[in-house]
Amino acid sequence: MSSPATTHTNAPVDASSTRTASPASTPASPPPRKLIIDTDPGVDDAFAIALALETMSTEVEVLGLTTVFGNVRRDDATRNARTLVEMCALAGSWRREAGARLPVVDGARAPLAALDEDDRSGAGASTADDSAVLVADFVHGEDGFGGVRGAYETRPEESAVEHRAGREAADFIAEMCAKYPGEVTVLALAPLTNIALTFRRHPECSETMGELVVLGGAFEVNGNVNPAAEANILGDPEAADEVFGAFERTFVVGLDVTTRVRLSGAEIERLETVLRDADAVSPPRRCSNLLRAFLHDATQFYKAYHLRVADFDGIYVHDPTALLLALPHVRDAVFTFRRGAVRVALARDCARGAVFLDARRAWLFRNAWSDRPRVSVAMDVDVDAALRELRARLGV
Ligand SMILES: [Ca+2]
Repeated sequence: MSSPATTHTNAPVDASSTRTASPASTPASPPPRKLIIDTDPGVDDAFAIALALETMSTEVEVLGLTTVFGNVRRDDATRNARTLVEMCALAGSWRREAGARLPVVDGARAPLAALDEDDRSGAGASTADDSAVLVADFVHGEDGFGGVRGAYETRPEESAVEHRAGREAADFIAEMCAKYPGEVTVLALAPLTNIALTFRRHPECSETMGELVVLGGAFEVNGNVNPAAEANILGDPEAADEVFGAFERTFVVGLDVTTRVRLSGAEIERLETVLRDADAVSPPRRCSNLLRAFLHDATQFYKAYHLRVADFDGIYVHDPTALLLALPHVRDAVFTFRRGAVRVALARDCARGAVFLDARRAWLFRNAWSDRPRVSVAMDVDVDAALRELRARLGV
């Protein structure tokens, strides 16, 4: 087995670490991590994508975005991903060279179980009917962007997007992992259908993929769809269970951690302030004013949902928190992990989508967790350090 870059995962948070003192990357930073973002944008996905494309050029090189159903239907996820990339290109901060285009690759329209059913009937994954897919329009608005997509959508003469219709997300992920063995981090911000299909169709990815960061699950807290389940896992429990069984270099962050990382209503309002370069807190690079204005506007609907349901003025920043796990120097300084095999409840009962981490491992008898890879689950976070990273990049 090749040994792609792995970092230790059980580093306790050291509050005195110099790495937590500033969000800056050091001059001796390693070359940028190659990143594929698997996404269902989604307001908080939009934050993560904007931060990755606009503020992390020395830390990550985004190879492409792959889309999947989740917060919205797959076609809306693709449209939203394209909208974001065009905006980032317009703001001038993403395109490294004139004419460069970023792949946006279509993924699954429906969960594995529905795709498998279609395969049995010969319809194939790409034609899966998504009319039965439940989307979170009550959280993210009907368009996924709080109703403001139309105001920010552009049709530039020279698109910054290479839309790869007809080729699927799983194949793109495998192709990039083969091209850069051990160097690619896949950041999965949505139901895990595309990732499960990647390991099913391209089992060599368990060798060639560098790392997988998963946003999902609620390990010691309630879910956010119901007491048992978190939305990304419940979106496709079969896929999640396959993925957690497929790949050891997996880092998972769920509601235990992400609900503790919050931007306040006042910080959201500050996104609207036009900042000059002179206002920049440097480093790191700050998000462009165009994206900050978009994020401000898109977040209003999302913020109202939090006030109504979670009873606070502000938002959870789930997806951007997961993005921080893709940066090894931040991950080791900011998060505390527990390692063990993870399984997902698959029965169609009240516990469907619940996740269970075997941190103990010493059982008298074999069980469904035996022989599964031990993944790293974030159980604690230095909230101030995580927010310092995000606030500086967002300019709030
Ligand atoms: Ca998402």
